[in-house]
Amino acid sequence: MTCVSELHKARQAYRPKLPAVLNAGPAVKIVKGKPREAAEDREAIRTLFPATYGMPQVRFEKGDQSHFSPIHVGVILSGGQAPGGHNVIAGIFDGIKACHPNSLLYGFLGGPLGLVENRYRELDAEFIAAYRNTGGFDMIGSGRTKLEKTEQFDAALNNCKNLGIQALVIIGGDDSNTNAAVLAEYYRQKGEKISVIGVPKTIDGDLKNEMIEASFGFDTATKVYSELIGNIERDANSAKKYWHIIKLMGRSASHIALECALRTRPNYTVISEEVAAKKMTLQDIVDELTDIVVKRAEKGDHFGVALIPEGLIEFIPEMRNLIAELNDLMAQDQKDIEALQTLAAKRDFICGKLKGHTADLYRSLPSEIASQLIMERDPHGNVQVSLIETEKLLVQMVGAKLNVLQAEGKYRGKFKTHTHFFGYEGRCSFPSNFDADYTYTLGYGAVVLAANSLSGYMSSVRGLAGAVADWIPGGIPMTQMMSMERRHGKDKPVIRKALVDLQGNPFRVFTEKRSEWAVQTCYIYPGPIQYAGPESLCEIRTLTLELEHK
Ligand code: FBP
Repeated sequence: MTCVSELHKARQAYRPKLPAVLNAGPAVKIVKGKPREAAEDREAIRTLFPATYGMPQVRFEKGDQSHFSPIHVGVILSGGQAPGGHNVIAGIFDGIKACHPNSLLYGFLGGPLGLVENRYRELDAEFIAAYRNTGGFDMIGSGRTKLEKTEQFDAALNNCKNLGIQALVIIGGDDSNTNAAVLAEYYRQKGEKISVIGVPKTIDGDLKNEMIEASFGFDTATKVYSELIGNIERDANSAKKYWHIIKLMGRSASHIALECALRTRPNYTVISEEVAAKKMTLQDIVDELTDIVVKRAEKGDHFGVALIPEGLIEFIPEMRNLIAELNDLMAQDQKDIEALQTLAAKRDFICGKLKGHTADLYRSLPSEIASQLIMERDPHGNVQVSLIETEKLLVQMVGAKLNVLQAEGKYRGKFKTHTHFFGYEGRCSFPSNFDADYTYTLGYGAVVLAANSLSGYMSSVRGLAGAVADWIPGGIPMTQMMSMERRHGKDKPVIRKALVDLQGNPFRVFTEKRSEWAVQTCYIYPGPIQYAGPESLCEIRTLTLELEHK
């Protein structure tokens, strides 16, 4: 990496802050809490994870352990990019070197597949230096291979043993940490000494619970999207002639859409979880947005901004049933469907196999959406919602309804639109100071867990809304976060996704304000992430974190 920007140089010089308890290094006391049960489906999870079920949560306190032997650690980055991944690795590196200067760190290349296929490189001080405090996962690459076969587990173990690796750190989202939990269980059952530690990554913000307050990357990604949304709002308010319909990443949960709405106050925001709770149809959403367009037009405002969460389609009850049936169907008949040449032939084949009313719904969808819904699932069985153009579907349907209203003399105006999808733009930004510090601490904490021979734990940090010095690092047993879910047509143990809590503070604040934001123009322009300057600008937390934890 020879040519770097000025900001890149400046960020390389940034020293991430650690909580006070880790300031003297990894020599801390491990304080164990009560044994923990699974979030749901306890009997099923206990049966599937006999060796790692019921472990206690742990936290670190200043202690007197002063001697560590050299430790060899392997690390993989797994799943979608999230700002801060490189700093987890930097934290691990500094942590193991603080344990003992002869410790070694190996990065497996290209995600879980690199671990299975033994593609790796040693990560030394010079190599890591170029990536400190930078976004992206390009240091060692990432991938979405699902680790689920014993041949894969054995190959991974063998590769780790050959490198003398005593601990494997898996940096990933809910699916990747499920991989980590399964691996930890397998190795414990076999009596192998290797520790497997997970690190909570995902811009989606849905890997959280009472102990994991936030997944890393959410802070930076939502700040990037909020900056872009603010810029669009200002453009809309300047030109006063376009409606901008913006789809935001986040796969299932609407945390990103909610955080960005709180930050930027657009005219309309869909929260998928509310759509599901109120059993809203697609037409209900179209009606809501149309109503706002009409009301603003009556004031002479033929412009606006609406946010749509990426996973919306799966939360509309009628669509959810359709997708569930399609998932099972594709798990059985994907090859036959792919072999058919035209969408019409595929539709006929599929409709012949779906239940009556879901077949009718599938038949009624615009052809783009019908074909997007049968695209290949990701390796974990998820519909690739980033490829489904709900924003365009909504524009089409709102436009059609406005035409009807116009003909009836109930609407006078122009509905000129632009659609956007903000997703990949936010995943590799330079991490905010918060994410830089948080990820470094998560990596450092993972080393403490591994050096104390703990396995099947996720590195955790609590108190994130407060000052870094007061953060409380520790570990959570991964089985505590698991429940059973239907994937690829089968019930599988997975780390539970946290959806937007409709009783929670962030959603409450949003609902108190949204009708005002709909008709008035109350936009806020957050501007770009600030890395240097006053704390009031550089240490801003997400509103989600503040409203949930302060
Ligand atoms: P992770 O769950 O692996 O963190 O990925 C999140 C995400 O960014 C989603 O928001 C999005 O739907 C998906 O990845 C896109 O996947 P891909 O990078 O494979 O296109």
